[in-house]
Formats: sequence, structure tokens, C-alpha cells
Amino acid sequence: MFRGIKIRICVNPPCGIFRIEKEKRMKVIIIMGSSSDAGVMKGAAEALELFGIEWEARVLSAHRVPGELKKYVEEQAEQDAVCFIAGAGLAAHLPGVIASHTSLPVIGVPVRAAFDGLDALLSIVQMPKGVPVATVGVNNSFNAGLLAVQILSVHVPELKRKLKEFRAKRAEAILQEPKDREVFND
Ligand code: RP5
Repeated sequence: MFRGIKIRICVNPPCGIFRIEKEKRMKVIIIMGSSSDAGVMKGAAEALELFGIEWEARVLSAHRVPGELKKYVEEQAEQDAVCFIAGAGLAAHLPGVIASHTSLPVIGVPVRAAFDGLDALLSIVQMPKGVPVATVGVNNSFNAGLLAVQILSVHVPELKRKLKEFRAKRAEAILQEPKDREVFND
């Protein structure tokens, strides 16, 4: 588990004289608008676990419990949260509302509840200038988890190495697929 990374801030060269080192835990927070989103949002936790990233999940709706949502986001942002993943369907305001309460990165997952998820996709992706939400494909919470890992990897070489390995394995699997006439065999 990546429970801690060392952040080094060098104020003046040579690095070491004014060096501040502190331990920081890294936790990704997964929030969904309803327990009916849980099946879809599980993919985010699966991706995070593949890379040993600590996560915490909550059901908190932007419309049904707005006060509790704000409180939770602000508390987590003050503690160990480094990134939020938020999934919602229909009038999916959850990721945008979370982004309005924190400057940490927010990744939105449009959940397919009506109109093939297009309503949620447009609602999540169309944020006003100044309050961005990174949006993945409809129901693609695995990619949200993976994107969170990539964000975290900026300061963690071990994660960068694991991501490289992950992609190489997937590339290898594709190259092992049958060729020519065998492609069309059952
Ligand atoms: C949204 O409405 C939720 O995120 C969910 O995708 C959808 C339906 O919610 P329930 O009526 O099942 O609670 O707020």
C-alpha cells in the first residue's frame, strides 16, 4: 500500500540546506450519488487496488444531502485525500459540486441511468471555466481509478513503473491475439 510519500520542497539550491521533508498519506475518495451506482463504481476501487492505492467510498448525493456532502469533502481535503472520484446518473451534479468545494482533482463518472448515460455525461463534462472536472466515459469507473493512479504517479516513481508494466502487459495480450483467418474463428 502507498500509505506515504515523501514530499521534498527545495527552497534554494543546493537542495538539502532548506529542505523540508514530510510524510503524506495518499487516499482516493470515491463518492456516488446513490447506492444504485455501486455496481458501476466498483471498477474505480478495483483499479486503485491493482496499484495498491488506499481508497474510501461513500454514498452522498449533491441534491439529497448537500450539507453532509460539503462537510465530508472539506474534511477529506484537509486530511489525506489527494483526488476525488465521483459517479452519478441523471442530473449528475455530484462531481461538479464536489469540485466547487475543493481544489483537489475531481474525476467524474457518468452513470447510465437514462438516455444511455448521455444526460449524465453532458452534465458532468460541461463545467464552467475555472472549475474543471476530468470526465471519463459512461460507466467507465475503471478508467477513473486509473487516471487517479496516473495523477498520483507524478510524485511516485514506483507507481510510474507499475503503470508502464500494466500497459506493457495489455499490449502483449493484444499482440497474442489470433491472426488472419483465426481472427474470425469462434
Ligand atoms: C442519481 O440518480 C444517482 O447518482 C443515480 O445514478 C440516479 C438514480 O438514483 P436512485 O433513484 O436509484 O437513488 O442521483
